Amino acid sequence: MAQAQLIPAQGQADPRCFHLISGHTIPSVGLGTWRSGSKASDAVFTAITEAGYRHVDTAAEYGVQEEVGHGLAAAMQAGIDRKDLFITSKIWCSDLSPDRVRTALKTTLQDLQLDYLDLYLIHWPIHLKGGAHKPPEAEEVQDFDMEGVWREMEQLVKDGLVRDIGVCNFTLKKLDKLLRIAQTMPSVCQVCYLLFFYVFFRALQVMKHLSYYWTNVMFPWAGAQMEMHPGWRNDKMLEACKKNGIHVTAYSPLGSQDDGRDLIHDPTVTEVANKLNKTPGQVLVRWALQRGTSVIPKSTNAERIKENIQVFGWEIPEEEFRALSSIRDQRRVLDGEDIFVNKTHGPYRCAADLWDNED
Ligand code: NDP
Ligand code: 1BO
Ligand code: 1BO
Repeated sequence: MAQAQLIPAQGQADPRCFHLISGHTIPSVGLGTWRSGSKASDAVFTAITEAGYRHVDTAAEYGVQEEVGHGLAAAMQAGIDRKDLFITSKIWCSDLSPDRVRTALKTTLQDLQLDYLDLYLIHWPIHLKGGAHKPPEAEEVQDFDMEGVWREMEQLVKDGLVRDIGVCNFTLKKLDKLLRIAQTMPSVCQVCYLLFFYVFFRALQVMKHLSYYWTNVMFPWAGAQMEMHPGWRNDKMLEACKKNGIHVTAYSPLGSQDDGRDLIHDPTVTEVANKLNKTPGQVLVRWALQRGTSVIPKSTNAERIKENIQVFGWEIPEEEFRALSSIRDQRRVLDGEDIFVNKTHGPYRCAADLWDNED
């Protein structure tokens, strides 16, 4: 998919955020916090107060939410308004049953020292028993009641605890199922419907309490997060989300760490970086923005945190964008095998099972 222009938030010249279908905005670049450990607090504080980030991505499963909460609290004490921040978290697989959704969110809010989240995501569409092994024993993978869980998440939006909801690591098949389940997602004549509500919503903005109703109750379903970088473009999912007005956030944009893929030293990436006089990290973040996705590079290093958000006011030209979008060796870094596959007892016996054999 070649799309070399950054799509700014509608009606704004500032490309630092994208509009969500709910009417809210999401800052284009956020700080990732997976595997940030005890450094998460300083990283969040530095990102917000020194580097200008307004978007932080975390999850219950990362085990860093208390540290992230300290960083956020310190940034707010330093004068940053909560309303200017966009905080995402995710519900883990062991809480993926309707009766556990609200409690999971409450724990997350408490750890983060917040009274609402901007975005709450289903982390993986797999329901695990609490304390499940990695990979799980056969009986530790349970039925996932997608509809029941989604209803509870919709209710969190209605109750003002979460502004938007969404999913991670969905396949086309699961996305299709969710779109049929979601009560609030426009499904018939989507373009006309959206146009009508866009005009209507603008008119309603003068009446604040009604506007609150429309933004928070009519369109709470807005975001999807998935692995995306030049080594795994994930074009089909990006296209499907765009068609349905679902904003996409690209995770592991630098190829992740530990058992990840070293995109920072990829020859195409370094060549483009040298040509543009930018760093490989900046090229990878900018590439994600130019595809119309927000992007959440992780770093706990102050210099790299600052470097990764210096991606505005310049662009990757068409030719270089195409070169980055043509890397042939396409494969996921995070295929979920270590976390979810039980080769002998299933129900997921290989990574392809997890991804509905779609790749
Ligand atoms: P990234 O692709 O962001 O890469 C992080 C690695 O790159 C770290 O080793 C980091 O080291 C290094 N790094 C950061 N900046 C630079 C730079 N400018 N130059 C060179 N190296 C750099 O990996 P993640 O997998 O962490 O993905 C980002 C975030 O996305 C996660 O932290 C998490 O918040 C989210 N995510 C969501 C998932 C989901 O299922 N929804 C799955 C995976 C990730 P250092 O810290 O030392 O700078
Ligand atoms: C196990 C969590 C994967 C990164 O989001
Ligand atoms: C863990 C992978 C799930 C894909 O739908």
